[in-house]
Amino acid sequence: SDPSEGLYLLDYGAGNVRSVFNAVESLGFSIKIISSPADFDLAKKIIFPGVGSFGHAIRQMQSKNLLNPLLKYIASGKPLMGICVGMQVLFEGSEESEEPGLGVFKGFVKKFTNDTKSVPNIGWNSCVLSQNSSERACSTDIFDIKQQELYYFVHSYAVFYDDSDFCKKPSYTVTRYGDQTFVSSICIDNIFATQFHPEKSGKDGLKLLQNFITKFQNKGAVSGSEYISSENISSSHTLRVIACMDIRANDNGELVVTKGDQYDVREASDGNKVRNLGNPVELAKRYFVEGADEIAFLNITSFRDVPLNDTPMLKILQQASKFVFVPMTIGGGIRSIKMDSTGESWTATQVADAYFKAGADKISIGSDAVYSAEEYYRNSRICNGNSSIEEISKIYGTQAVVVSIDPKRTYVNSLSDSPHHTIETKRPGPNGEKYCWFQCTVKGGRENRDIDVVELAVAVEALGAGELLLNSINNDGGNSGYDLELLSLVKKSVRIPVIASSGAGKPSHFLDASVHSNVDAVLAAGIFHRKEVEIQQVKDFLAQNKIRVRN
Ligand code: 1PR
Repeated sequence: SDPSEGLYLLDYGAGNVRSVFNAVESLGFSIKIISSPADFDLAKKIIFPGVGSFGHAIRQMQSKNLLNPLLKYIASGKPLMGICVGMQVLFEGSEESEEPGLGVFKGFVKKFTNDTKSVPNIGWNSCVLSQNSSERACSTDIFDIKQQELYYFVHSYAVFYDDSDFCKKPSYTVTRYGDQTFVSSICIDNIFATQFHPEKSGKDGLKLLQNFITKFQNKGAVSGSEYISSENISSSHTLRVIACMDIRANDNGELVVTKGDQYDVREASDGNKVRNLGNPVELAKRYFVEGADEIAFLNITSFRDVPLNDTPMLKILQQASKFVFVPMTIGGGIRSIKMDSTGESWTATQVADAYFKAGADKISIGSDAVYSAEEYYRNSRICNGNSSIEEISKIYGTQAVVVSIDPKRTYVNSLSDSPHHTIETKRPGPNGEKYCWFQCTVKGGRENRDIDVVELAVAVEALGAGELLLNSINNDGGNSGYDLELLSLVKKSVRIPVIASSGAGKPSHFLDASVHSNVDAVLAAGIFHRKEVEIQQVKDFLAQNKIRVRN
């Protein structure tokens, strides 16, 4: 019989359910959506994806009357697969919100500490079996999770392994991130649940979805198991290698991948045409196959228009998400918008929502983040809840909100010549200036603002950004390496992860960013588009130099 008969996806209205849908379809199965209580009666297997915040997930389920039917379904013993927040809400509650969880498992979800590591935890890591094989429930065997496999995590909260016996009890695998160990999956009775995202974990993740659909049955728990000590678990957290595509309409109106030098994307000759480096969907496919850990799409001219009217960009995402099973970040034009001409308006959340529904896992905010940071300082550093960062992170969680920064070096002769965070630089200015600060810009570097990169980073972290994509207008497209002074300055100012961007020209540049500036991820565009350096070459070089990467 068809193993996907009666397979349902619980869509309570937040986050990227499309990824799970596409991942299941890529395996050759079909899956239907549960959007009303009556659908539960037809379900034989349910996948319960979760992206977003704990409280928002619970409130959405309540408002759609899905909570009690879900509890009834779980009690019936039919299989359920929970993903990320879809695992967390099975516990009693979370530090993230006041709403109680479903209480299927005992234990609380708590926030990672960030004194020695970046939080959110974003990246690939291994899952270690928490019991000896003789004591594991037989149903766990079908998932066959191996320690060399890596899965994609993106979360600020977790159920910690060494908290109490209650928390240890439901763990199938555990994962070490920095100085903390948490439950990374559960397999007990009729529930298989993962803190990581199988639908975004490449072939290893697809294997788990396949096994859930074709093999998983309620086999009952095994009690009295012996768990391994959390001290024996080591981290396999890797440095992420990200391929980035700057996308805009060419002179014929088609969306193409382009690439600038210092943000200028037009050819110096050849009629000043927009440089065309290929079709975004084809390139995204290529990067997935070549081992990119994430793919970023930046719609670089959407400040001129409303991205929701930019349906080709949404279509690109929808198409790419059919082939790409690693995380996708989308940026460009995310802000609240009011059209003077038509009187139509959209909130930033509605814009982000359209991107998430089209297949984005994270959204990236550029210009609007600068305006929000300026407002934050005008407001005496009070978060008033009005910024796009706050609005979106409240619903989708901080881990879904990236801020993309476009700074420019501004040179001065002495530290006292500028009120901004100024450094002594090894790369003097055009008139021999020995000091510089990094000025933030908006509208793709076209307009300078009186705010520096440290002020911006600190403000957006306070407002709820979960990650920084740190570009450099000076180094963009230069192939001579990242601006390490800039990276180190920002990395030291925040606790959220920092992605190094702009200027990578050879594999050693990626190593420099990791070793000298301690960044959490490395991104490149031009050298990957032009095939001057392959993603695998970068990873091999990093691995030879003792930096953990995903292969
Ligand atoms: O302001 O919210 O609408 O977002 C616009 C987004 O578009 C921002 O993330 C901004 O960085 C980006 N953007 C705007 N104009 C340009 C441009 O190039 N003219 N691209 C642009 C930014 C920088 C990186 C690039 C790296 C690596 N490009 O994305 O990929 O520098 O390049 P390299 O490895 O070839 O050196 P909003």
